Amino acid sequence: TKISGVELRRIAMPLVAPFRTSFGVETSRDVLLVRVVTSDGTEGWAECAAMSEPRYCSEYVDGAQDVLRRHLVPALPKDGVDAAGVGRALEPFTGHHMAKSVLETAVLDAQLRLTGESFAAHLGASRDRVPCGVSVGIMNSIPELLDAVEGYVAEGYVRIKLKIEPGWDIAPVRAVRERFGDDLLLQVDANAAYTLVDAQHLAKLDDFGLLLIEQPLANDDMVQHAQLARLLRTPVCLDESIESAADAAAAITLGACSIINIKPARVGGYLEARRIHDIARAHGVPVWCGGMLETGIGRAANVALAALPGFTLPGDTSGSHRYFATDITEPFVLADGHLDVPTGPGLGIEPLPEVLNEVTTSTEWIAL
Ligand code: OSB
Ligand code: MG
Repeated sequence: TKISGVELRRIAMPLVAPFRTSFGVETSRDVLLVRVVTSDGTEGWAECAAMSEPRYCSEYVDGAQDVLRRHLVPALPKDGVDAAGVGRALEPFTGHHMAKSVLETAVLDAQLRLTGESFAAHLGASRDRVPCGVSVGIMNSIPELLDAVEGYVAEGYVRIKLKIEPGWDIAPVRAVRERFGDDLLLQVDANAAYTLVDAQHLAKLDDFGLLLIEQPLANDDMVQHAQLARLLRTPVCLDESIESAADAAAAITLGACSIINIKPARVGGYLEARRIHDIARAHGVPVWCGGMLETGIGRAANVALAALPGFTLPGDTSGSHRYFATDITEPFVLADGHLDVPTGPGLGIEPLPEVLNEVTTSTEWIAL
């Protein structure tokens, strides 16, 4: 695939409701979209997961655009490249996984549109629809939380994830369990808000039959996560700590987690995400697909990945309307708690030009 140029496009996507986590509140998503154009006019799209501020991880959207413009796009081979070749070309640059991921994914989309293969088929999907969970932000009160969860359960979500932080943990979990019963698939995500000193406190969550506790400790606390995992009955799942297949292998060996949240952007792309899936599966470690409040472009690729056989837990792959009143693609709509895996070439979906133009705040073209 010969790339003639790359467009970096920023869009502003207001969220239907503020989304509060232990690291901050999001009211609108400032998204960087990448469009690669090949010499024969084929396009490939992808969405950068980086958020406005470096709170979830060290990347942020202006920084991602800068490193793409200055370093990553200029490093693409001029004589043609496929997605695996993008990975090799970007390997000399450290870090910047979200920036690398968006470029590799856009090239993969263009490549697959040329060969007519879908993302799901290319990655090795074994299902044509995936069960969906929903991530529920920290609320101002328990009644407000119960109303939100009730709405999601009524929409058919098969699993609820509650965001937690010190001061919003045991009580909301107890309230949701009491109201919705023991059969509700329930898990929590702390986004690194605790330390090992909190182990006895977090052990109180053991009474509530949670599927898992996600990223209780700091991003680089792999050893402490292994210690914590021995003190809890609730399975520990890692998100922020896993930035590569090597991290996944280390975490499994160390006993730092027994479940992994795979976000392709965090680990540098869908090819690395599949490697983590393969390693985890070989060790009997369940994985599930995380999310970064993506538009339909990012969602399409995540849903394809979530259809791989090792994704045995429902993902944070919610329907478009959980995030945005109007998505930039045809919306993903839940049916019986599932989303259909796109079947068309590449992502199998593209931005709707009118909507895209309306939400675009800037565009930048980089010729190769
Ligand atoms: O930790 O999983 C997380 C959103 C933004 C950043 C980090 C996380 C999340 C979510 C929501 O939990 C996932 C989604 O619905 O896209
Ligand atoms: Mg998380």
